[in-house]
Amino acid sequence: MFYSFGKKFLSICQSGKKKYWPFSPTGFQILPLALGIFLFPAFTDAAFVKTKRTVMIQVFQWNWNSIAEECEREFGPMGISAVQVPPPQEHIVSSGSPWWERYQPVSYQIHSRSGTREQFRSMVDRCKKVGVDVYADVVLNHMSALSAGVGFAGTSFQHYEYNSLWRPDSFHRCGRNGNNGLVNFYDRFELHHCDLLGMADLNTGKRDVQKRLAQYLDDLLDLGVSGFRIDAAKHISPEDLQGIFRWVKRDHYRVLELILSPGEPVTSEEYGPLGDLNNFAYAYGVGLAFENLELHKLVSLPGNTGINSDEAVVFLENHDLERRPDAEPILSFRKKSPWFPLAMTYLLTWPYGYPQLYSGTFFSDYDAGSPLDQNGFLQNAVSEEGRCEQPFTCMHRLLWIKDLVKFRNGTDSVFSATRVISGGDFLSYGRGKLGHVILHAGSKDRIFEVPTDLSPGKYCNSVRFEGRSSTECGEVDAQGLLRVVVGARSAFVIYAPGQLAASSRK
Ligand code: LM2
Ligand code: CA
Repeated sequence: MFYSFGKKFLSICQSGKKKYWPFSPTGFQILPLALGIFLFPAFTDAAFVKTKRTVMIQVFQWNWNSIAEECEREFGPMGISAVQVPPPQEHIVSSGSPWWERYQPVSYQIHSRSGTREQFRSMVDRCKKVGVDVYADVVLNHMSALSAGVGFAGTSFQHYEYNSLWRPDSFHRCGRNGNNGLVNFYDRFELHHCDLLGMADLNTGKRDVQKRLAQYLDDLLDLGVSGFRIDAAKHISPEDLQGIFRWVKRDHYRVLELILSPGEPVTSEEYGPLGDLNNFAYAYGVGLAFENLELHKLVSLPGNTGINSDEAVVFLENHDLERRPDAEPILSFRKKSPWFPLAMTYLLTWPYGYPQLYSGTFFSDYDAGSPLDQNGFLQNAVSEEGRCEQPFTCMHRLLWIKDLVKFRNGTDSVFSATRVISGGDFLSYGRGKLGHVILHAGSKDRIFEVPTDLSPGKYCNSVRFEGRSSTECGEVDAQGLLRVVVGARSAFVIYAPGQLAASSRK
């Protein structure tokens, strides 16, 4: 089949995230920087580019030791920019130890199912040494929903009183619905002041509350953390969030968890100035585009979400989305969505936003936490030999995920989609001279002839998808036309610098 080309041209000129790190994904190092000596590999070609790190990962239900090990073994070498870790503060203890205990804070001691303060500190150090920043998930909106209890680190508390930390007047108590509970999400006052799921809502408008929350953030920064994911940001007014952040002593990265449904009384515009935004509309939009075979919609989807590329954190799923009802169009790894590899290819190759991978656990029960040791800490996710333990997915260990991260990092300098053509079941786009991608959602192998900006020559798939041969190759002719057979529900990805490096190494 032949596709007419060149009709649509799209250029999205927003630079990618995130940080520069003098460490090449191909594994050779610059050592020692202090002496200013650069050790070049035997081949001194285009492979030696300072590669930015532009992809982060949310790791869910892992303990600090395992995250540290995974930074060294996988995240660092594969070029990950940062790891978003579970809420590190003391939390409630609930029967059956559900995962969501972590979202009900009891104090800001760094002591949780993931480990002790010292284990946390050591994890941050070890991750940073291999180029991986740590973003902590922080719960600032509320404390627990329990009327009284003792937290994981031994702190006793009552619903609206947390010893020396919070007094009854530290909470909002919105005075609605009989029990201060949040019922009407379309009422701005309730949204910000009432108890979400019954959890005691902090009076984030008060200066002393703001200062104490900022002190918690400062403590994490002192432990070496580089950024925060702000849990339930929608339930704190933008003014109050600003009021908290103004006391924080150091610069840091921030992404706000802002799940907006149509008609809600808060907007991404008012929260945008406070940090990057988790783009939930994107996750749903990608799911719908694949499930409805409307891949052409992927071209306009990012713009339609109303969040600019340089403010958006994009993902296919997170710990909340993977638990949504099956009827929702979330492309989840755990649920073995047939569209997962193609959607992931789009996420990591289309120039929009700061992509976030997700690595959690397999489960069948909504509440189920991961296995605990005899002291109540999460068991290791990786064995001493580095094996991924049950029930952890270790999604990030798939070779093709690593290939795609390498593509994302290596194409950051051309952060625009070039030579875009699309139909319901395919999308073809380039990253200038650096690469080209064909997503093919059709159910039969198909011959594609698509325009590219690549130099003439033979190019092979840079991504080793499972069940596909790694030798699929295509030809680019003198006019830049790429001719290649792409399998059913598969993708063909050319990362041109990688192919140059490979050929000159022979
Ligand atoms: C979030 N973002 O804004 C988190 O991403 C999400 O995972 C959190 O909910 C939520 N906000 C509050 O921080 C999770 C979980 C809930 C769980 C809460 C509190 O999704 O299921 O609620 O944490 O632990 C649980 C029960 C719920 C109960 C509530 C209070 O599932 O049935 O509601 O505790 O007892 C009465
Ligand atoms: Ca609130």
